[in-house]
Amino acid sequence: TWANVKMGPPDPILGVTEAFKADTNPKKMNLGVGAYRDDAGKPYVLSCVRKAEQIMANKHLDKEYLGITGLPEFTKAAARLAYGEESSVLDEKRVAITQSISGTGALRIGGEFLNRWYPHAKRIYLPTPSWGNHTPIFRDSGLEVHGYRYFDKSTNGLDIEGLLADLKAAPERSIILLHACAHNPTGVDPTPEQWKAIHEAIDGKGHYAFFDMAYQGFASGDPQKDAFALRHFASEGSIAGEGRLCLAQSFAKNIGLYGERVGTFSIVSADAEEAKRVESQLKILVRPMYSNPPMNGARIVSTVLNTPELHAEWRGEVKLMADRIIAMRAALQNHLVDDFNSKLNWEHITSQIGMFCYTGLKPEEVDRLKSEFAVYLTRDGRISIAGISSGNVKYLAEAMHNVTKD
Ligand code: PLP
Ligand code: TYF
Repeated sequence: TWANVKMGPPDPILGVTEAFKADTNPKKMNLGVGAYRDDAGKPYVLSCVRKAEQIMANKHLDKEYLGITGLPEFTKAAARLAYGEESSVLDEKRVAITQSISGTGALRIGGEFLNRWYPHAKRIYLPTPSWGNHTPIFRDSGLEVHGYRYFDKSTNGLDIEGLLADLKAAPERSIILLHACAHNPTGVDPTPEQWKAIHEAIDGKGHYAFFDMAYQGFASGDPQKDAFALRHFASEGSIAGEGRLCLAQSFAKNIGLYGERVGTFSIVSADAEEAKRVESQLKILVRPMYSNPPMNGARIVSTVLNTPELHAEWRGEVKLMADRIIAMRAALQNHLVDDFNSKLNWEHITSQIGMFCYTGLKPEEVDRLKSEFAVYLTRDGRISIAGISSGNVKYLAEAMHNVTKD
C-alpha cells in the first residue's frame, strides 16, 4: 500500500539529540535542543512546580474531561500573565482564549483559524530566519509562507531597516509573525524603540500581528518586561481595536513544563460580542482535532500562577534560569577572548539574549565541532546556551577557538 511513501528527513533540531545520544565521548555536549539544564547539566524541575504537584495530589482531583477550551482558571491566569494586570482588552472581555497543546499547538490552531476565517489574505510573513517549525506549521495550515528580513549577518544583530522596508512592501493586510521576545534562533530582539517602529509599520499597512511567545521571562528574567511588545500592540494604535492581534503562548520553557504540553492561543477582537463569536469558532476548530486538551499541565500552571507564594517563587526561579544563561554567555566570551586569544569578534555572545546564541559558525565548523570535540549543535551555528555549564564552558570555548582560528 505504501510503496509511494518516500523516506522523509529527520527533524534538523531533534536529529542533533539522536546523534548526541549515540556518542560515547565523556566530554560530549548537546547544544542542539532548546531545553534548560542546571549547572550540573541536568534537566531542572522548578521547585514551584514540585510544590504545585504536591498541592494537587493532596486534593485527590478527578479526571473528568476539561471543556473544549480547557481549564478556565488556567487560561484566565495565563492571559493576565501575557497581556498584563492592567489590560483593557481583557477587562473589556475582548479576548477569546483556548488552552492549547503547548506553543506548537497554539500556532497550529492560529494558522487553521486564520486560514478558515481571516478574510483578507493567506500570506504570512516570518522573520528570516525563524524557528524551523514555523514554516511547516503554517504551510500545513493552508497559509502561504513568506519572509521578512530580520538578522544582519554582518553585525550579528537586527536588520531593522530591512525589516521595516519589508513590512512596508508587503501587500496590505498580510499576516506578520513576531517573536514576542528571545527570538529563536538568533537571540536578537528589537529594542522598545524599534518595537514601536515595527508596530507603526504594521498598523500603517493594516497588517495582522501574530505573536509567538515561547520565552516570556527567559529574555530578561522578568516576565513583565518580556511582554512589552505584546502589550504595546494590545494597547496602542488601531491594531487591537480592529482585532488584528493574536497570541500563541507556551509554558514549556518558562515554567519548565516541556513534556506537559501546556499553552494557550488567544485572539483579540473589536468588542465582547465579536470575541464570543470567535470563541465559538475556536471550539468548532478544536473539537474535531483533539476534542479537549490534557489537564495536568494546566493544573500545574494554574496552581503556580494563582497561589501567591508559588507565583513569587516562580518569578525567582525564572530569573535564576535567565541569570545562569547570562553568566554562561559572559564566561564563554571571556574564555574565547582572554584564555584563547581569539582574534574574532565575539561581542554578539553577550549582546544576544534568551536561550540561544547564533554564533556565526559555518556549517563546516559545526561539523568539525562534532567530529573533533563531540560538541553537538544545529548546522546553522545556533547553540543553546542553556546546555552549557561552568564545568564545560572552557572546553567549549577551546573547541570553538580551534575550529575558527584559521
Ligand atoms: N515558538 C518558538 C519560537 C519556539 O522556540 C518553540 C519551542 O522551541 C515553540 C514555539 C513551541 O514549543 P512548545 O510546543 O514546546 O511550546
Ligand atoms: O530547540 C528548539 O528550537 C525546539 C525545541 O516539540 C522543541 O525545536 C523540541 C520539541 C518540541 C518543540 C520544541
